[in-house]
Amino acid sequence: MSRILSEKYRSKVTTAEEAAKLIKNGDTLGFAGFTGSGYPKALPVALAAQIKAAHARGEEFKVNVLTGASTAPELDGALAEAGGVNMRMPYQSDPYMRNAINTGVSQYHDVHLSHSGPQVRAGYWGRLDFAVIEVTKIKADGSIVPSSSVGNNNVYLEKADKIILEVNSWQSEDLEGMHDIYSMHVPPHNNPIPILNAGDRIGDTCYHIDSDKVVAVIETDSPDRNTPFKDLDEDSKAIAGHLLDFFASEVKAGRIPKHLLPLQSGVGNIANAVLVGLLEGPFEQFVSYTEVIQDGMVDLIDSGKLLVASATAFSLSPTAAEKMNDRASFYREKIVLRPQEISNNPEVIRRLGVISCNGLLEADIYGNVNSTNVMGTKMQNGIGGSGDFTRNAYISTFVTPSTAKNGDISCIVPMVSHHDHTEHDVMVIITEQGLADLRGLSPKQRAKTIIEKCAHPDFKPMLQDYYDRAVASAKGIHTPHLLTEALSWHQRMLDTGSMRV
Ligand code: 0RQ
Repeated sequence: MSRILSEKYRSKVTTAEEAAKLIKNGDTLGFAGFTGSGYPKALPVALAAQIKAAHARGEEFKVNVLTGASTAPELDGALAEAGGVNMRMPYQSDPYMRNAINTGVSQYHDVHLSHSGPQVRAGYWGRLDFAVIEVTKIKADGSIVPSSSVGNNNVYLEKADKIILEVNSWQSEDLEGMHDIYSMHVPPHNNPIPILNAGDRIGDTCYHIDSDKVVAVIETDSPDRNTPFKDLDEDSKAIAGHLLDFFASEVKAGRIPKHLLPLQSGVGNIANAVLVGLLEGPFEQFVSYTEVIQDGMVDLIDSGKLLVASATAFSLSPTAAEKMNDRASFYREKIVLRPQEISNNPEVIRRLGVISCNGLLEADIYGNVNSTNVMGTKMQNGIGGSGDFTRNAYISTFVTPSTAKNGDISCIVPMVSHHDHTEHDVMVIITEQGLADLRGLSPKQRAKTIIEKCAHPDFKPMLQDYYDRAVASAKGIHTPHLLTEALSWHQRMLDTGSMRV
């Protein structure tokens, strides 16, 4: 049965190919989509084909692609592979898109996720030609049930000149009621966001849009596509163990309650491993105020340990996504999906006292963190929401293996080659080697702690040697460095394929 119950919208049903013809070179498009969930699946593929055909005729054709966060092969992959992306914003993780960014085919603006929607609303991105939004259902009264991500959809629907909707019947109709759509305004017209508990609902379950702006409705039946998580290795288990021991000691010290504080868990395999660790750990009746619902969180809900989770999207493996679809009426009582300007909002994160946990590429001996640029220059994914949460968390933590690329790269370096999170924001760093609690420490105390607790044994003597010589050369200076040597590990990696001497 069709999911388009409003006659006004039924009359606009067309094919992806016809809808794509409306889009022109230079247009700016606000797409739905967040970590492989809720992204349009048909229109971008048809648009990519149209772009390829234009290029074959020798014509210019590129569009500006705004999303919630990363998407999937049918969106980022298809458009980047066609060489059709001029500017991309805010977060991506697709191999083709990453390559387009790192070869100069596409420009990339890597912005905090909580800033991305408000910046579009404020007009920093100029005119938004189209919103291309996947939805679950169009109800008889014209209200629209969101699908498996909200992201920046509310802003794109509000700001775009024209709207293209994809109604995906693969998404469970029981998702209705899971969403909480609450939009902010352009300053100075914002009020305090009235979320006092992670599970509070303050908005509407549906989008309400101007139907006159809708120029096409496309029907699809396609699954969300996320990469399955890697199997847990010993390092991930060790990292999760250190973090849980830390939680226990914080509870014992009376700094956090026994049911913890709302948890945020970042993207990636290690972050998911921490969630698995929580499943086996002693903590119960905790809540989550985070950005994405990963497999580990669904398991925690099933176990009864996680009472409620607030996020903006799912980031589920195919198996967990099927489970979500089968049991959405159960999960909608425990999960709230919000716009990313709310899920990642600094005001709410600070008020609730969130404990953040994110991955990193490298940290330096003083606690600065690089999450985005490999060897300081090559974009990996983007800052995503890690800055929103880290800067505003009650306790900010970072998790990483101590080495990467078969041990050739030390993830603890003398100086980070790119700064995403500064020493002022980073409170705890955890590797499989141990946990460095940096709260209340001076730079020199931090360096000693990070080298001792987090560095891999193969790199520890090198880091200690660097630090000792930096201290000796500087006579009591605040943050000792050997400036001509500080990035020499990265240069050695580029020259020889290893940071080892
Ligand atoms: O490479 O994929 O080729 O194997 O980076 O590393 O160890 O699998 O870790 O999946 O947790 O990702 C920082 C990228 C970590 C992620 C990052 C290589 C490594 C591997 C992935 P391969 P791992 P994870 C809010 C939170 C920013 C956004 C964020 C991230 C690949 O956590 O994108 O936090 N964070 N969002 O081999 C060169 C190094 C390296 C390195 C690891 N020092 N140099 N390569 N790698 N360290 C949620 C959202 O925003 C949606």
